[in-house]
Amino acid sequence: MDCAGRSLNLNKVAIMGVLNITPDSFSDGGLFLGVDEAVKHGELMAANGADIIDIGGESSRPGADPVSIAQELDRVLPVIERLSRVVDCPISIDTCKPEVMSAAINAGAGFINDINALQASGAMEMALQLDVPVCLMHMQGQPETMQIDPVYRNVTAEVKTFLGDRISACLEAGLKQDKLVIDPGFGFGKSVAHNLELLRNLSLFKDLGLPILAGLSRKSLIGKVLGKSTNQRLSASLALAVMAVQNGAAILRVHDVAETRDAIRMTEAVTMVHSCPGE
Ligand code: 8Y4
Repeated sequence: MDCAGRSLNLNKVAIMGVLNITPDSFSDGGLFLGVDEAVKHGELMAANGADIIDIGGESSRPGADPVSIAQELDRVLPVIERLSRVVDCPISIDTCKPEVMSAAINAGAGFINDINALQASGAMEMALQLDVPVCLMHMQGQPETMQIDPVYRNVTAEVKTFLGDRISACLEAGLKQDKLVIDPGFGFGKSVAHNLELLRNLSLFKDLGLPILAGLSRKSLIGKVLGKSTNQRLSASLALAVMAVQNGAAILRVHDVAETRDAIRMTEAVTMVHSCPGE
């Protein structure tokens, strides 16, 4: 998959490293108030084998405050500009805002991660113009309130229908099929039972014919099942990553790149979805 001149190889499972730059972030195990620290963390993830680095300036955790365009740009642009010069892997911009998409791609990003699936006004048109791959994610409700009482009749069927409809809308707008990725959006307007059911049924999303991205790393479903805080969720995150790959995930969005890479290389060695060494 071409990401503005940098390639994302989807013949093997790809690791997307999470680089949050929100000052209120707790999900990355530290605060990234400084550009230096963020760039350093991005370089470390690249050295640890990240295939793509996801940079976000708007916390999408439940109850998070909305961020203005200027604020989001202030946070992400300096990091994208510097990191894209020192790493080879593509950089993904985690945003729903067309203005941020545009500025980020111009600064050196090559992939759009939109948790709102290009539904914001002008987002679809911007993605078409920028001509980079896009991840379309499912979310029920809005980040501020989505976890209050999520309800589905059939979570797998409803998420699949939503993603199918978004794929159709993208193709109708002129986006190319080979530039689209889908994501059920674990934790975005879903109960623990919904998340577990979606992971169990993830292989059904293969029918949609696009690479599947799964973001399960350190998420609160682990906290709810095991009663562990975010910095104690590595083992469980690895278990969920392996299950996601076994059920068809092509890209894993994770905080712990080196550890996830080992777990997935081992999974690939067993299932032989990888190419044979020397071939
Ligand atoms: C602890 C750790 C608690 C992480 C909460 C969280 C996804 C995503 C996020 C995802 C795609 C998060 C931006 C939420 N999750 N993008 N973004 N898929 N495509 N929460 O699952 O990591 S942020």
